[in-house]
Amino acid sequence: RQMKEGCKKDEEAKESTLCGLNPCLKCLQPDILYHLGLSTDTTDFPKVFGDVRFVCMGGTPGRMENFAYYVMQEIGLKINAATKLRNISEAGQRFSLFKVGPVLCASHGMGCPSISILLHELIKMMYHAKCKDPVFIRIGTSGGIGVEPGTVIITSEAIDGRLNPAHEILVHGVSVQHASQLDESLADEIKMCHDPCKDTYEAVIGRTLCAHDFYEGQSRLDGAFCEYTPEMKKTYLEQLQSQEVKNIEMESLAFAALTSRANIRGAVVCVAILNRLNGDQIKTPHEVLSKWEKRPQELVARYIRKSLYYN
Ligand code: R2B
Ligand code: URA
Repeated sequence: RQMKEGCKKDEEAKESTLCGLNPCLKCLQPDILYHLGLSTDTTDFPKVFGDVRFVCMGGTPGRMENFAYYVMQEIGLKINAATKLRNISEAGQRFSLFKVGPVLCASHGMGCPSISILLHELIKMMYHAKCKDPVFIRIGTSGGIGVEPGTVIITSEAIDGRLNPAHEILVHGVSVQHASQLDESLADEIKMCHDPCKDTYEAVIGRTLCAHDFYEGQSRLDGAFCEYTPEMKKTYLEQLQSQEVKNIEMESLAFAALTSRANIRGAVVCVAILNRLNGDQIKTPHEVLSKWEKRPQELVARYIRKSLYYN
C-alpha cells in the first residue's frame, strides 16, 4: 500500500503503513488501551497481534463471537471441534475482542462515539504491534432506502444528515471535519464476493447516511418524541433516495474518517433489515433477522479467504 500524500517517510513509516498518527504514541510507555483492557507493558503487542491483517467489527458481542467462529471455519483454522475463543478484552468490560489467526473480531456498540473509542484503541494496537496494511471492515445492520429488506449494501461514502461527506467532531469547542470517503477498490473486491447466480439476495454499492440517533436522527415517527409530520419524513427520505443514499446506520462516519486518517483501507458492509420507505418498526421475526445478519459476514469471510489464499 502506498503512503498517503503528505505522509512523511520517517522512522515509523518504515515499520508501519499507518500514517498521520499522534507523534507522541512512541513516548507512551506503557500505553494503556483502557477500553480494550490491554496495556503495552503486560502484553507483547508485536508477538500477540503482529500477524493481524483483517480487523472486523460489528455492533454486538454475540454477533462478533459467532463471526469469529465462522471465520475460523471458513479460513480452515479450526484445530478441533472444541476450540474455544477467549474474549481478549474481557477486562475492559466494554467491547468484546476475539482473534482468529490474522483476523480480529471486535464489537463496537452503537453510534459514532462508541466506535470512535474502539477505533482509536485498535489503531494504536496496530501501531504498537507493527501490523502491515491491516484492512478494517464494519459488518452491520441498517435501514434500507428503496431497497428490498435483506439486501446487502456496501458503502461508497458515508454522509451526515446534511448529506455532507465528513465526520464532524468538536475539539476545544471548535468544529473539525474529517473526510468520510471509503476505499473504493475494497468495496469492489467485497462486492465481487457476491454471487448473483447463487446468493438469494442482492448486494449493491451506494452511499450510506450515518445518523447520531435511531429515532429522530433517522426521521422515524415511532420515537418517544416526534416534532415533524409524516409528509416531512417522506420528503426527507425521498430526497435521500434521489441522492443515491441506499441505507441509514449509525457508525459509518466515524469508521470512514478514522480509518482514512490512518491510511487504513476500510469498508462498511450492512444488511438492510427493512425498507424505510415502507415503515419504521422492525417487524421481521428474529429467525429471519439472524439469517439476514449472516449475509455481510458471509461476504466478508469470502473476501478474507480469497485475500489469504489467492494473493
Ligand atoms: C445499526 O443498528 C444499530 C441501531 O439499531 C446501530 O448501531 C446501527 O448502526
Ligand atoms: N440500524 C439503524 O441504524 N437503522 C435502522 O433502521 C435499522 C438498523
